Amino acid sequence: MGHTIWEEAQQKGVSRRDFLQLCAAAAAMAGLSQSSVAQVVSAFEKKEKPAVVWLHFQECTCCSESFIRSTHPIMAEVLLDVLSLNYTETLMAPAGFQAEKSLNDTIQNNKGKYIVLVEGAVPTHDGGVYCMIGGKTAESILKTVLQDAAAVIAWGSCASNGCIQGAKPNPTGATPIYKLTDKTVINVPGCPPIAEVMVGVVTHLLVLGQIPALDSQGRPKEFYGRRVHDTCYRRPNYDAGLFVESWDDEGARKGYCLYKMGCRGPVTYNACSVTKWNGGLSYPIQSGHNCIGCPEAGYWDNGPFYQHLASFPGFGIESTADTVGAVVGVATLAGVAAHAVVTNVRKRKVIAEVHVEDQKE
Ligand code: FSX
Ligand code: SF4
Ligand code: F3S
Repeated sequence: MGHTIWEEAQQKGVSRRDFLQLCAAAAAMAGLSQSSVAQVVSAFEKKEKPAVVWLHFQECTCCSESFIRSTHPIMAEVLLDVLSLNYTETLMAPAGFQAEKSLNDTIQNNKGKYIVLVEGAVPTHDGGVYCMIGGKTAESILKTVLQDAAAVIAWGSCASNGCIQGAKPNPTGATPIYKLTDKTVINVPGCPPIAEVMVGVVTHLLVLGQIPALDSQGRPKEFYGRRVHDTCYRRPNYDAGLFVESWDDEGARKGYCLYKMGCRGPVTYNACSVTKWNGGLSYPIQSGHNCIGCPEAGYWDNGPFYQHLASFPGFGIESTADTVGAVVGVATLAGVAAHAVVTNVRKRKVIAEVHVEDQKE
């Protein structure tokens, strides 16, 4: 019988006050309302640390890099204290046979209870020879590990939808995880995904002990329920027909909308314009770069990143954006800026409410 999360915390000298703060932070990260903190406390008092296996296949390891760079103070606790990270090639101390033993022991000793996190796609062409670890193909390792798993999370676009590994002509037969198992896979796409979103999804699993509400592509609705475009701070410029026409033009300097430069924000579901990156500092569009749609399936094959496409796949109601400038009245920059603030505050509120509603379901 292992220790509960609270018992482990006590053994590490964590005070009750710090523990409660950790629970409050965990609730926030899981997208739960503050009234759910008691639920988190109760869960952490009763639950044992879940065993975790983190697999790496065809990928660049940026998902791990993103995860460990979460600036949130709870990160260290989630990674090192709350999760029992038994096997992960990039972060664990053992190597070679010791590492394999660690993986086998975790599976044998935690049947039906361990969580599997998968980073990267799995090559299926030519007997799977394009990704082998310890003489075994990625596919055979995946199937063995998933057999007795309690939950499966696919980190990043590679594991969720193939990403660059699966881009045409996909010579290795790179395949996303959900296509190789009957189990429900929680897809957390993005190249890489946002650290706070990754922590939030894991925390949701830990706290509620259940898979979060998913959309039709297996993505947690609480983080992938809105398009980047919906809460983009440049959205008022889009609405006003103020577009960047070429890099470093006057519009670019003024922060106009990047739609005509190829921005995929209108067809991309991610939390970038709400959560942002690097502890809420910025996100690609705020840094002057268009969204390239990194969480969306097939984004490498959906046309050049820096070219405006008249109709994106799935692009609907706003396909008249090219002409919107002609019909929208004149808005002063100050007016646009004020609108941006109000719009984003309002939209953040809407998203917060939606999250709470989702939790009630
Ligand atoms: Fe893929 Fe992870 Fe792109 Fe990299 O490792 S989602 S290549 S940024 O990050 O799998
Ligand atoms: Fe939408 Fe992109 Fe323009 Fe932002 S920059 S408003 S996401 S089209
Ligand atoms: Fe990716 Fe677009 Fe965000 S490219 S990082 S979803 S702004």
